Amino acid sequence: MRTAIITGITGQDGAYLAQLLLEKGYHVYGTYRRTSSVNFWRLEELGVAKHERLHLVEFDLTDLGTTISLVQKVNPDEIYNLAAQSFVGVSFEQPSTTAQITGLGALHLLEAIRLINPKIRFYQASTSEMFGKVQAVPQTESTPFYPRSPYGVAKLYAHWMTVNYRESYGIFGSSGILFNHESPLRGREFVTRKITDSVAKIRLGMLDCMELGNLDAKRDWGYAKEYVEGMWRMLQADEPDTFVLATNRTETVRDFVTMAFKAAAIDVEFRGSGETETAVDRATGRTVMRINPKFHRPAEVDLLIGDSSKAERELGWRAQTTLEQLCQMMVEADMRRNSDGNSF
Ligand code: NDP
Ligand code: GDR
Repeated sequence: MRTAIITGITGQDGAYLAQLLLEKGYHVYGTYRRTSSVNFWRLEELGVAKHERLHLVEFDLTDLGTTISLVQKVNPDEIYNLAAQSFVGVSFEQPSTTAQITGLGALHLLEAIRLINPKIRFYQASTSEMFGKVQAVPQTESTPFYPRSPYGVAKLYAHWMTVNYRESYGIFGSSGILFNHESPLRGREFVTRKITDSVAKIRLGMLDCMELGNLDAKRDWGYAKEYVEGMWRMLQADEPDTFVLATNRTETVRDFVTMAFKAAAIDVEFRGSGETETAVDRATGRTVMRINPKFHRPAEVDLLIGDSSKAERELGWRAQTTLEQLCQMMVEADMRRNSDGNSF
C-alpha cells in the first residue's frame, strides 16, 4: 500500500487529490495549518474527511524543521506540494509572505527529500502565471517565462528548484505547469467562483450587483478534478519531467460572466466601456455587474492559453469538461448552497 503526503489538503486541489489517492488505496497524510477554526469543508463535501486512511497533520510549510520531521516520520512514496499563498492579487500586498510560502516552501520539501530519502517522488504545483507577459501563443513547456506578479516570481523559483534538484541530485521531481482550473470547491476570492456565487445570490434575490476588475483578461479554464489526475500521472511516469496541463481554449472574464448568468437563466448585455462598463439584465433593466477599480492589479497577465499535447502524448491526459459544463456545475452548486444558507 502506497503512502503520499499532500501539502495544502484544505485547498481545492488538495481535496480532489486526496479523494483520488484514497480511491486508489493510498494512505494519505494531508497537511493543514493551525487556525482558530478548522477548514475541512472541502474534504467534507467530497465525503472523505473521516476516511480511515486519511491522516490530517498540522504543519506549516515555512518551517524547515517541521518539514524535515514530517518527511522523516511518514517517509512517503510520493509528496504533492500543493500548499501556497495562491492568490495573485494578495501577492502584491504580501510579497514577502508569498515568497516564503510559495517559493521557499518548495525548497524545504526538496531539502527534506534530499536529506532523508532521495527516492521519494515529488510533485511541484507550478503555474501558467510563470508565463505572465505573453511570449508565445499557445504556451508550451518550452515557452519562455516572464512572470508578472510576486506570486508568479515565487512559483518560478520553486519550479527551477525542482528542476535543479532533479538534475543535481537525481531526485524524481516533476513540475506540472497547470493553467487555471476551477470547480465548485474553488475559493470565493478567485474570479470564476466569485462570479458563480454572485450570480446565484443575484438569482435568489440576496445580492443586487457584483463588482469585478479587468474583464478583458483571457484565461484557459479547466475542471480541477481532472487536473489532479494529471498530477498523479506525472508521478507514475518512468522519468521526472515538466508538463503543461490546459484545455487549449481561452475566454475572457466577460465571457465567463455572460456564461454564468446564462446558466442561471439571466440574459445580460454589456454597456459602456472601461471603468464605466456594466452588465444589465435585459429582462428587468437592472445593473447586475459593475467595475470596481480596486480589483485591478498593478500588473496583469493578459492572455493564457496552454498546449498540453505533451501530457496527452506521454501521460494519456486530456481535459474533458467544457467551460460551459464547468460553469453550469459551479452555478448549480452555488444556487444549492445559497438556498441552503450554507455557502463557503
Ligand atoms: P488553494 O488556495 O485552494 O489552496 C492552497 C493550500 O495551501 C491551502 O490548503 C492552504 O491552507 C495551504 N497553505 C497556504 N499557506 C500555507 C503554509 N504556510 N503552510 C502550509 N499550507 C499552506 O489553491 P489550489 O488548491 O487552487 O491550488 C493548489 C496549488 O496549485 C497551489 O500551489 C496553487 O498555487 C497551484 N496552482 C493552482 C492553479 C489553479 O488554477 N487552481 C493553477 C496552477 C497552480 P489554508 O486552507 O490554511 O489557507
Ligand atoms: P489568476 O486567477 O490570477 O489567473 O490565478 P483569478 O481568478 O484570481 O483571476 C483571473 C483573472 O480575472 C481577473 N479579474 C478578477 N480576479 C479576481 N480574483 N477578482 C475579481 O474581482 C476580478 N475581476 C477581474 C484578474 O485580474 C485575472 O486576470 C489563478 C490562481 O489559482 C493561481 O494560484 C494560479 O496559479 C493561476 O490561476 C493559474
